Amino acid sequence: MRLDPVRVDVVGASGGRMPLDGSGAVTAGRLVITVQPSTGADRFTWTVANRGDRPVPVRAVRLVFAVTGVVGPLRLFRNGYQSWSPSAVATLGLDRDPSEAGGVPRLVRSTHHADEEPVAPGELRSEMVTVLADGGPVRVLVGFEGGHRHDGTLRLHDGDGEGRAELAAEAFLGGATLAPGEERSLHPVVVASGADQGPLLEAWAAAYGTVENARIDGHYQVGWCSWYHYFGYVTEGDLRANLAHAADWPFEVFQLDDGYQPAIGDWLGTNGKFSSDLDELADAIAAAGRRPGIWIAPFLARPDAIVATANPGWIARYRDGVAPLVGMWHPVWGGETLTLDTSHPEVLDHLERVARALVGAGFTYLKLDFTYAPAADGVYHDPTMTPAQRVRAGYDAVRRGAGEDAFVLGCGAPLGAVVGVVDGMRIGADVAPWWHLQEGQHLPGPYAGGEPATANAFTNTLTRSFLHRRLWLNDPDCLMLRRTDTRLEADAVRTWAHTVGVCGGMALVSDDLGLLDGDARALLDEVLELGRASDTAAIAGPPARCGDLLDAARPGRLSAAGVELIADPATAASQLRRPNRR
Ligand code: 9PG
Repeated sequence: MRLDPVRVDVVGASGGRMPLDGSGAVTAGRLVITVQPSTGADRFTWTVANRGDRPVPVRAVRLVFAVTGVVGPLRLFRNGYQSWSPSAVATLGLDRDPSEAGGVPRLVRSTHHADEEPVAPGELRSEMVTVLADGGPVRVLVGFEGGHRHDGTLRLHDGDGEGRAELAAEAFLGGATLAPGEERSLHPVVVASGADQGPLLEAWAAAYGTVENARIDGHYQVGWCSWYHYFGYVTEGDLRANLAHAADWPFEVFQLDDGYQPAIGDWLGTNGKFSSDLDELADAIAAAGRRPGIWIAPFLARPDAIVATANPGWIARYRDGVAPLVGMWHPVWGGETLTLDTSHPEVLDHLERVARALVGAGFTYLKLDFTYAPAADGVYHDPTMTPAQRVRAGYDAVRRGAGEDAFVLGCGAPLGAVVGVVDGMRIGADVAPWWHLQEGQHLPGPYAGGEPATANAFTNTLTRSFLHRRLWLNDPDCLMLRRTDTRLEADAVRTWAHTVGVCGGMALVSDDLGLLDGDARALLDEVLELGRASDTAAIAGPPARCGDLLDAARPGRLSAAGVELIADPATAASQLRRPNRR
């Protein structure tokens, strides 16, 4: 299998398909795209310029490669867009992009893809990076080197239906306008091949992290989180009871999740389930010797939140420029929840102030959730910003307010845009006190892999293990160790715990600690031993590696530091092999 650059496609008003010739520059209307291959043609730097005298909106620019010499079915590693988006292998001609299914609401598509428009029929896509595999011995990685300027999407399709495929590396600008005379650098596209996808992906992630100044020096994180036992019903009594129970548990961080706030968007107060204010809650956590952590969904606001009613101009609009842009529909929050316009300087000042106030209250660990919202198509204050830049601007504002020493955890986050701002990143769907999805809770079928279910978190923990300590600390999502108030069987509890350990990522427990016995504590100790060994190995050398990443739609093998977890994702049965100890 080999890849050769053949064309540049421009998507948008001045769209077109332009063959690449020796000059390296192509013209589409008023746009000029310049492509410079390195010697060896394994890295392409490129720019897009507006040579006209009026602003030009650009949806996307693609560098298209012919894929030739393919033996048998062509598979690709399909990396999802944001934290919860499913990530695993797919086969061209067999699998479908979920956006092709009819009846999927736009909100679901904008939540899980850089580009919310459905793909061309039969096309498969991956975000930031992909690896192609066929029946031959060579794997080919194509990826973007950086992501703060624009999203990078890899699109694979059957070029002519005659066994000749095409792979397009797409710089997604989302309709951002280029001023007359403006030239923008696009993130370089890299191509690499080898026999094994593991080292290819790890090297790609390391290079991306270097370019984006990834924050990868933080220490191994152990903590407690309120969400997966108490959900939105958490009370001050629950928090204080767990602090009391935690005396003998090795938690550094104690993180309060969704459920304390008066309204989504109003983050500096508490609701009727809490008699203390945020300063007092942080003090109570700190007095127990823990680092106070708190959840916010910084880019969302309920229509009745003070932030929205007092500042109607801060809400992004749909493409009609009138209706407020919905970023999430959540029954527990009261239904439709709106998106703040993170291209607006006043919104960025507000985000900075909120983060500064939370850290000032004592919450030096911030979980930023539902942060994909301002990437959706819409009308924003600054039309020159790409979706990735809007997300990044919001994160940068939070970081400015929180300071360098705060731990910032991304969640529901477009992965590519925020490397260098976040310390940790959720890399999969929510766990839940069940393994498989339950009947009736499904998002539209093809998107079910992003829904809360421990099996879904398990898959992404394996398939995105190579990002750990390259882009951030991976957060596989919480451990649940309890044996009551759960539908997880003992096998599933242990399999998930071992997965969290072997992956080497963050280890947060989310149980009512009053329910946990000595067995649960022993399991946590085992997880932390596995986790510290895996994380230490990832600092010195390779992170945990998924052995069957390109072989199974639901892989089950993860190894690190001389231990291999072999799990059956269908049944949640698993075993740990330690060959070196035999
Ligand atoms: C709090 C939770 C927890 C959790 C986050 C996030 O698609 N959905 O409807 C959906 C809802 C909630 C959700 C993820 C997806 O969970 O990942 O850890 O903080 O918010 O509301």
